[in-house]
Amino acid sequence: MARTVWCTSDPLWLLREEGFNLAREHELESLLAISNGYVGNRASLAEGTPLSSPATFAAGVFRHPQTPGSTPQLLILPDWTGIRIWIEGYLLNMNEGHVLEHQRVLDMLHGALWRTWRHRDPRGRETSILGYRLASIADRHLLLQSVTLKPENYSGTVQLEASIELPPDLDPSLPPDWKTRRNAERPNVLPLAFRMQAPDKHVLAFAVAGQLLCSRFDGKREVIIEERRIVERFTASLERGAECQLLRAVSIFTSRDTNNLPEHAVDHANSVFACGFDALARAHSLGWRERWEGADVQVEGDDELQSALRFSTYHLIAAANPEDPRVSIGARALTGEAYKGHVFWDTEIFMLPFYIHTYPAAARALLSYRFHTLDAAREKARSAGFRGAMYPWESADSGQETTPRAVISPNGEIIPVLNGDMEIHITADVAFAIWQYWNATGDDEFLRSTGIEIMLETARFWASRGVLEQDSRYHIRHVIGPDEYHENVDDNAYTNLMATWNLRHGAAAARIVQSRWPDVWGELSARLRVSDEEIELWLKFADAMFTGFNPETDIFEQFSGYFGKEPIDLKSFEPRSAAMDVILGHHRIQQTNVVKQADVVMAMYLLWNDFAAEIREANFQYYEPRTGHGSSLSPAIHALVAARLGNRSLAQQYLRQASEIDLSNNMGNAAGGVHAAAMGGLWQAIVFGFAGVQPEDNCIAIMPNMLSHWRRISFPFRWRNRLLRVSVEPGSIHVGVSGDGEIKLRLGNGSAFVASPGHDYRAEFECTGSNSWQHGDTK
Ligand code: IFM
Repeated sequence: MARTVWCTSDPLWLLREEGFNLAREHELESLLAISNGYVGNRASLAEGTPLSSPATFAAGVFRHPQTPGSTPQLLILPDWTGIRIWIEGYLLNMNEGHVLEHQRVLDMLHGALWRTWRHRDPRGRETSILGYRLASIADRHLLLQSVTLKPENYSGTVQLEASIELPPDLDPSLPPDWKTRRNAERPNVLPLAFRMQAPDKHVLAFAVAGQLLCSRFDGKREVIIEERRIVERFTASLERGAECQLLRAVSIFTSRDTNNLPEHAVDHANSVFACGFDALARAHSLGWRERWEGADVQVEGDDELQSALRFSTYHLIAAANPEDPRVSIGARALTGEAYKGHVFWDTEIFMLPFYIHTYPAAARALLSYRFHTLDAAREKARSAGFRGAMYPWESADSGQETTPRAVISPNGEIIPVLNGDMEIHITADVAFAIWQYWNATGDDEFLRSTGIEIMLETARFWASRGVLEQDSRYHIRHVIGPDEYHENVDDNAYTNLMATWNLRHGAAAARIVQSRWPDVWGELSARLRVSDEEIELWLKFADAMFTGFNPETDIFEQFSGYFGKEPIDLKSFEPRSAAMDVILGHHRIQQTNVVKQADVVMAMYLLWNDFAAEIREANFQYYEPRTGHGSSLSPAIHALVAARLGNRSLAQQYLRQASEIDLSNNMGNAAGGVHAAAMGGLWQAIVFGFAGVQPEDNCIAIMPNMLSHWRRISFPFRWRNRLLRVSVEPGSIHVGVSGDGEIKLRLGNGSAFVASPGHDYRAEFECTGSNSWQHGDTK
């Protein structure tokens, strides 16, 4: 029997896991997960292992436990992936007999997970199995699975049991309503459907169409309905060397999609199966190839980095759904339970640039989530005694604050979590992302209908959150910056700089809408009661903002009192296998100057052109040795800034660290899902750091900082309806432009020029090694 779909053989598109090590199972379940932004599935083995924790999640489907102190968490949906194989009554499993060959391969080019397994059972029968799984990007409600089985050295009776099983935490007192409905046109296909009431009024419907293909199928098919499982059992007599194949199409819908469950799911399963498994798999593969066409970053001369970049890009593509404007991406996307699926600044600041410049429709959908949750942000501001909108530090489906009130640390301490009240920089981060999207896409409709309201309400929040004090400076007290090791601090530099940005850009957005779309402004300013005087006040507070900048040293004090903290020599703790807060403890670390993650350095990066080169350099040099990288978000930003500053050895070191976060599990917690923000950070480090792309107001500047062993970096980059094909080699930059109309480019140390679609531009550049980013300074 022919293999229906093919896996690429190019190793740079494959993540391959050879053999079997039970201890790594949870981590691999995350790394090899499949997803299409609507539904995500961890890569548990189909027959299960003692440590498997199969999980399928649907974006936006959260349960809200009622136990005190608990917060919403992504609901684990029924497991649709279980397939058990019985050879003459013996259940094939990895624990008994002899594993002759075992390999799992994530085909990142086609977004599919393969498994090859050759097994000799205790009676000496050898069976080879090929498994295949995907979450369709062409039809997001569709999951496909197949298993091809071949008896290598025997003939006999084989049973395949394919199940859908309720996860342990779904309440059995709400039994699912199982149904089967024969498909008259395809008697070999039996759609099974069930509908179930899940917690929080969610209703889920699954429909499965299964089909067994083999040369001598003796027609035995049973459906077994148990309390927590529905099983389809196929029995076949197989000749030695003859293959049989089980194909399954699974449709999934939730009450977030439609009321008409499960009919919708059954009709969907029936109609997709009528297309044929191969055609469905091909449509999915094609969808992935198209996405890669617009997103693949190639680094010639560094295969390890190339693989890591593909791995990150794979998970970023898999995480987004441009069709749903009411969901965003959680810190671990749909690949694991860590952080319960909650959304942080990770999306806007770390992942969003990837979507803005490779798939703007996905970026727009993600930002729309913040619009749909704007009322909750207004309510959070109001109940805390402020005006405007205060976005939650962590959020789930409704946009309310979902940060837990306490956690247990790795060394057993119960630690109150203040971030929900104090890590307020997220409000400016959301506004910053809105502006980046608008500036990069020119999507005026988005600005008018969605973005402007967020820009105004966030600026308004900052104008009420701080206080113009007796020193005539505007202070923002009692906050937590990105450096979460220091809680309840005053005037965190990142927070205050981003708040300044938000106040100024809230005003700028207001002026743009006022002058370009007076009708829109008329309605909006009346509804929100925004006056010219209020906007003037925003600018006044921005001008008066206290930032902790010392003009003598060029250094920003990370927060008031930071310079007086106990100095810690981080080098003396190397090599270390735990984060510094675990080593020193939660209370002690607050007394020290150890910074958790890029904080002032983060501000230098995001607001690059607001600082003179010597300020960027001084702050990086000061904070880099004091930063413990206790967050996966930190290394990529350090790689990016080090690259722009021309510090190649540090840039390389941090790039490696960033690229290994999940692949080497160097934070030790990949079991909880992949680190989606670090993945977005890695993309930014290459594109904005090493390739040196910098989107400015009306121009794309490119000033590369290549590592010496790289021959070329190339990637597609979307900018205002144009597609730039950027290619950087040592000493030269090449940009091909296509799309609508002219744009401005500035390549290397040259001046800005107008570039026309259909043309290619080339420039030589001389990289001086240090401070190569000299242009664009405004101070
Ligand atoms: O958003 C991050 C934060 O910056 C550091 N702790 C983990 C969060 C989720 O990734």
